Amino acid sequence: MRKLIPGVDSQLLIKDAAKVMPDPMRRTFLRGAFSLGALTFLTGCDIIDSDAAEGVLRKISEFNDGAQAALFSSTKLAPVYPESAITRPFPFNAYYDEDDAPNVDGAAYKLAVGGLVDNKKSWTLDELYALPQVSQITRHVCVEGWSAIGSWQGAQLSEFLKRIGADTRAKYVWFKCAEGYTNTIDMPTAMHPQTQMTFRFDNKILPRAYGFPMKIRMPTKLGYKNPKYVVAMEVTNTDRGGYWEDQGYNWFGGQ
Ligand SMILES: Nc1nc2c(c(=O)[nH]1)N[C@H]1C(S)=C(S)[C@@H](COP(=O)(O)O)O[C@H]1N2
Ligand SMILES: [Mo]
Repeated sequence: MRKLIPGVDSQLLIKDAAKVMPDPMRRTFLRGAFSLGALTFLTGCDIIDSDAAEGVLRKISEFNDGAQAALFSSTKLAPVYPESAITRPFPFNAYYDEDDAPNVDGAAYKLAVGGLVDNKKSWTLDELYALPQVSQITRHVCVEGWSAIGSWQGAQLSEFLKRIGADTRAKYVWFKCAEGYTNTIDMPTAMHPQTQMTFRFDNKILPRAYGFPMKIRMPTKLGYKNPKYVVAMEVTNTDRGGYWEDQGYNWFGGQ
């Protein structure tokens, strides 16, 4: 049996490897006083370095996707808040600085629709704004360690999927953003009543920072699963991953 490299602190190793996990899973995991010994015992793998430990934690994260999907309820609503609870100013976040955020031309904008849908016509902003509008004040949780309450208005994604004749028995909906960010979500989350195609923040046209002209707001999911600057969506049975998911973040990303 292989042994841990001499001189390597196993607690530090496990802390390091746990970085691939999103919060709150990481916190739960580290609080659980997991030792490399326990991991080795659980998985039957010899964990000799941080690559091995990371591989095992990735497997646990994948297992966790299945568990989260099984536990997800399409009727259970995320908590909502009063207007007085809105975080002002609401934080901007992306994998680049705010000055580098995409500047999408609303007049020329067309949302491309593809995959397992009856009607693949693109949608202009005026057409999208004409959809029945709903509003939510919910909490956005970012795995980088902050959360904020925001106010978002738009159309239910389930209503839009109905209008385009989407095959809602398909497994996933994939989103592509103006700067190349992507996300794949599970169909039950896409159909959740609080999953919103968002056109407004705090009752004003969605500012550039928060995803103009359209973001997908999902209060049941962590921040990185909420794509901003969405320019295309596809209904599919193929998991096409996502910007952070492809780098090891938990795929389901439940909040
Ligand atoms: N297109 C795009 N969408 C994105 C991101 C991004 O970098 N690009 N970052 C994600 C992350 S990690 C977070 S926390 C939220 C931040 O949204 P906000 O700027 O409205 O607070 O956007 C998510 N959606
Ligand atoms: Mo985030």
